[in-house]
Amino acid sequence: SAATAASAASAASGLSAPRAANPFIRHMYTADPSAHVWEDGRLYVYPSTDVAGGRGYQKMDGYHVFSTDDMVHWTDHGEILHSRDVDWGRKGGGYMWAPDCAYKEGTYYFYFPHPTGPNARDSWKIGIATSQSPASGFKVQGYIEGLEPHIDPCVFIDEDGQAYLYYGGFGEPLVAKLKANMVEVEGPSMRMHGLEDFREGAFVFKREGIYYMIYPDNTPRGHQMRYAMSEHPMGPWEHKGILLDKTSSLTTHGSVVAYKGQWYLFYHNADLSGGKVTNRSICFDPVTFNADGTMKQVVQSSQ
Ligand code: FUB
Repeated sequence: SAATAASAASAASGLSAPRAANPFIRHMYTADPSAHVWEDGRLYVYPSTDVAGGRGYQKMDGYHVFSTDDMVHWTDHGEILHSRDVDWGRKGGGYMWAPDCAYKEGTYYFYFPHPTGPNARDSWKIGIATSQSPASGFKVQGYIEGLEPHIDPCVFIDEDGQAYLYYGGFGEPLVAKLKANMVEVEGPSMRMHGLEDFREGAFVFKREGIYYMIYPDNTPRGHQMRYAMSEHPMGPWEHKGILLDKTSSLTTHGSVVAYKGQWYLFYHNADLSGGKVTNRSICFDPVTFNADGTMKQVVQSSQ
């Protein structure tokens, strides 16, 4: 039963509280989970969708949102956005890659990478859809002007209200300050320094006044998740090591969030598809910090 699986997963991960077993979404393939706790007290996960049947990353489409209030029971809120809703997108759709969501003053901003042309590498944009609800009603607003053609947005809003857009793949870690309207940037993007072997998929969070970035590296046959720390939101970063060993998937990509007193890493593997690297599934496991703020390597409780 779900309850037995939940208590077995809790024991395996050293948590006393019940939690869902990994992968925790099993009725569809999902990847690149970005987790946030919003004002209604629920934890929401914004992943990308892998298309079943072993088709490639170029077919990825149709974002769903998932939420929980107990880490055991997860609600699928259904599809919030599809490439057919993106009038500036490439012909043929697909290519709806790793997204993120931010909340400011009553509006949810959903950021998603999507190309405008047939050559995805040269034409990536960071699209924006907005809604007054966290998991429905999103309307595409266009894309952020003035960025480099790159993937994998992450938006972090600091305690002073300044929002930062981290993005970049193909080995280039980029950051730009967002204007107060959350849909425009202030000036050109900067390349960040100190991130050893950066590949893609940056996610930034803050804990006790310190900024943390987690990111996938370039290890062949199974990227590892590394992390870095900084006293400043735009770096320079100090590389700290491996947060998550390679999984059963080639790629790795995730987020870190605190919920009800526990920190978690969300990530994906390919356990559910028996190792098909384009049929991935989202997972989570607890994260613990050392006294000096460094992070202990996460133990994968996936089967
Ligand atoms: O899921 C599609 C792409 O693969 C993402 O944008 C990357 O981070 C990698 O996970």
